[in-house]
Amino acid sequence: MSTLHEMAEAVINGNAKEVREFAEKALTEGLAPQTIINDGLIAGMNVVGVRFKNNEVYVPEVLIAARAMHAGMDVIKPLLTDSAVQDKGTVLIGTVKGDLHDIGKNLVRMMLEGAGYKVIDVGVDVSPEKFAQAVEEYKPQIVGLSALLTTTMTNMRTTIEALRSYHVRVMIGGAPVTQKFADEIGADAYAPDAATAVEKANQLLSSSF
Ligand code: B1M
Repeated sequence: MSTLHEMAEAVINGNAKEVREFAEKALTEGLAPQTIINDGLIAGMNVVGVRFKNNEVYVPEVLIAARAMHAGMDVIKPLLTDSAVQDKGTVLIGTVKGDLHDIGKNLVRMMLEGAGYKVIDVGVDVSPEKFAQAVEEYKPQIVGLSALLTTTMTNMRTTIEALRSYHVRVMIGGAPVTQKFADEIGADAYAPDAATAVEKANQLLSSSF
């Protein structure tokens, strides 16, 4: 079994110690951080997601798997950040109101930091008003909204409305979000994954307002 396959298994089993060890091993094997994240950590989490959906595992197991995934990310994160060469701009990121999912948002944050952005993370369950207050305080160029539930993605629309009077671009993402939905609610960009989020942030900054 390959190191990445073993790492995915360790995520599924919620074994944080093993995940950390496999992440270190994968790095010594010369695998790219993004490959380790996608084909090891996220691959394992995706299996957990399917089992969660099928009621084969429950919230505690999912949380233990998520913690194991974070242990792997902790090993990879310094490498993503070390590659930062400049301070490109500020992105304020959070998960919208009613939604507690933050694994994907954290991954997007890490990738943006790695690409040279200063990232202000306002956490989860963030109301439109709180986003607006944070925009006033930190004056970001881009606001990133994450949502994982079909019931909370509608709060992206209300958040965008609350940010209308501010000079910011809004990027959205999360499993149920699509380009079509982004167009409908007037988001400036949509990214299906963390790597694309960096590309979209770069594009937003290089295009005129
Ligand atoms: Co939740 N959950 N969950 N959950 N959970 C899902 C999302 C679900 C699809 C599971 C399922 O039924 N198959 C389902 C949603 C169904 C729906 O709405 N269509 C679901 C549900 C129903 C729930 C609860 C309601 C369950 C319950 O209590 N009955 C509850 C809701 C709590 C709440 O938020 N109010 C709940 C709770 C939880 C846990 C707390 C147990 C845990 C969250 C832990 C945490 O985040 N700290 C959890 C988890 C882990 C999941 C699954 C299994 C995994 C999500 C994840 O982290 N994926 C998920 C099933 C699944 O997705 N397979 C599920 C890995 C992550 C890297 O991917 O977040 O998609 P993702 O992020 C990607 C992209 O989407 C994108 O980039 C990331 C990296 O590539 N991206 C962006 C994300 N944000 C972005 C922002 C951007 C750009 C790109 O720009 C700003």
